[in-house]
Amino acid sequence: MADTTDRPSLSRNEGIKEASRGLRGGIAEGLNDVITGQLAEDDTQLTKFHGIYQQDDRDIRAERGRKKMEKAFSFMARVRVPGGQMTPAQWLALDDIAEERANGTLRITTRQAIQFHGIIKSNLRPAINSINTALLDTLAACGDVNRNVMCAVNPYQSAIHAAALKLSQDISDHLTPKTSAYHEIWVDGEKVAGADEVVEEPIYGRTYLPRKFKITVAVPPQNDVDVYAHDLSFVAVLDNGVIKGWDVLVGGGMGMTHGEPDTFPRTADHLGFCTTEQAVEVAEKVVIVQRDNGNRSVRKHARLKYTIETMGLDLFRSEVERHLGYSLGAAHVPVFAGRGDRYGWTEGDDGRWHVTLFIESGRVKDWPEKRLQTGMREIARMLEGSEGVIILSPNQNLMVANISTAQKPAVEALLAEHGMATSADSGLRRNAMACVALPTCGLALAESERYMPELLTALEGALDAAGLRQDEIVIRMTGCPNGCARPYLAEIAFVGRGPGTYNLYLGGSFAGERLNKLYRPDIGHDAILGALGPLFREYAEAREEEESFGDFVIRAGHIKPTTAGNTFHADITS
Ligand code: SRM
Ligand code: SF4
Repeated sequence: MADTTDRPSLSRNEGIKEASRGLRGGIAEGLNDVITGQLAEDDTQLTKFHGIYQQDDRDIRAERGRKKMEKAFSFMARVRVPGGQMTPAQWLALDDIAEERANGTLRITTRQAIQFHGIIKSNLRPAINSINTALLDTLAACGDVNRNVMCAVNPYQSAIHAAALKLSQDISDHLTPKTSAYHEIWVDGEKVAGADEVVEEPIYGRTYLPRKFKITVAVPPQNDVDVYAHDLSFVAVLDNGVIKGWDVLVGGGMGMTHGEPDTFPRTADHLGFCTTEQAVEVAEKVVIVQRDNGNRSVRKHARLKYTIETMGLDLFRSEVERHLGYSLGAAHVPVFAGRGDRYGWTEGDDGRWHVTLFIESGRVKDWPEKRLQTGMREIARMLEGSEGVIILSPNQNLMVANISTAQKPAVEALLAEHGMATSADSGLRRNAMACVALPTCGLALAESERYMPELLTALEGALDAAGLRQDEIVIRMTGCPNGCARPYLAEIAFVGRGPGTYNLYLGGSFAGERLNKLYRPDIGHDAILGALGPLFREYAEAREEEESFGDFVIRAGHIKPTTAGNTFHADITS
């Protein structure tokens, strides 16, 4: 018998995956149990692979606890939208689902997907079924698999952007799990009883990946997809305006845990270069090397970034090349200019029009002063059946693209009628992102989406005092250190510590190549303004030409630069 004494034990999730019969578990049976609004605990781990999270309304959790009531359970469903592209008809279908089955709003995520919140158990199967009827799905939107593949936002901008979208969709198709459980449970409900056919996963195997996996495709000089934050990125390399191939970056990631310095955000490394024909295969082999070498004992250390820290980049590369059977080319280092969306109207070379709308924190709903949801519904109805496309941006905004000159005035009229903004009135707000956090996120320590607009208004006052209202500064907030709005790559970031308190990080680079560093721990609203007001004034007075805020705070000695993920927690001066 083999000696297993010094082999680390597998994490609980590995056992759940192994025993799941191809991600089925007891999900189907749990959905039919009307006594409770929740699913069995192990099944809530499996539903993630189906794009579904069990949550409860944290605003009323304590009150229900006092009344000895079950938590107010509901589900979040994440729709996978590779490259963020959908037709107006699909938008309308999702809008209907939000109204009929969820909390009435749509949430654009930081990865170009759509989330529904507040779906009660009895609505879950009908909601997922309707998403599939609209030719979209939630499969692999979460879970230990490749997630929604992100892509540079506008494929109509150039042939290069169109090729980037094609690559992102090809990778997405190739890495989508093959399990038939998803369709059995959510789409062909009647087959569920006794269905046991377990499809062999050719890439993932029986226990899938050690942890989630995230891929982007970028076209410089825009880094809108934040390539350095991802497990794997492909960055277009151009030669005389045509694509020569793709730089391959690996091992980026954001998540960490407060107080555990062996967890840290990390910027991706440059692995090499491949051709367009090789790119899907390269993605597969990177996934396979992570599948076989990722840490399956400690989930906090299971992401690719830690695999690369442990193996070293050279060994990791040689493993990828061994699986490929050829060597990757030499990497070029891309030069990025920024990450923000190109707000407002732009005209393509072909005379078609595209408009990017500002959607604060990605929440599409009707506010008193701006009726975003109704306006988008009207625009989608108007464009339905035409070549118009709706695109979700990696910055939680919306683009309505491929509009003809004849359609443009009608879109403009609908935008005006519904008070929909094509930009925000400060450079800070234009470059802001906030994660969902409370009341739905079970991991939130502090508010984010609900607090960020108020904080931005207060900071705009400080910017006005310094004459900086229109300066572009990247600012991000998350309700906990998991990093869902990619905060550690912002010039200014807030990460929740507890109710009303945040860690303030400074010094990320404008285009997203450099991590920031902790500047002030555990501060609330007034202390945030007290910390940033003087820095804004100093920046206005002492910055060099074209110097970004993130670069300035380092040059002026307020914060040390973070040069690698594993030094993120070092050199903290405050
Ligand atoms: Fe995230 C977990 C929301 C992008 C890192 N994320 C969660 C959960 C599902 C909480 C949970 O596990 O119970 C959040 C649900 C909140 C809610 O109520 O909706 C959540 N993450 C989000 C979204 C919706 C934030 C947003 O405001 O848009 C984003 C959905 C993206 C999508 O469409 O797929 C989202 N999450 C990210 C990103 C950014 C990215 O991928 O570009 C990150 C950092 C990048 C990375 O993965 O390293 C991110 N989320 C995490 C982590 C930490 C992972 C880690 O390696 O440590 C968790 C916690 C976990 O996995 O255990 C998490
Ligand atoms: Fe929730 Fe934390 Fe992600 Fe925000 S960063 S959505 S609080 S897990």
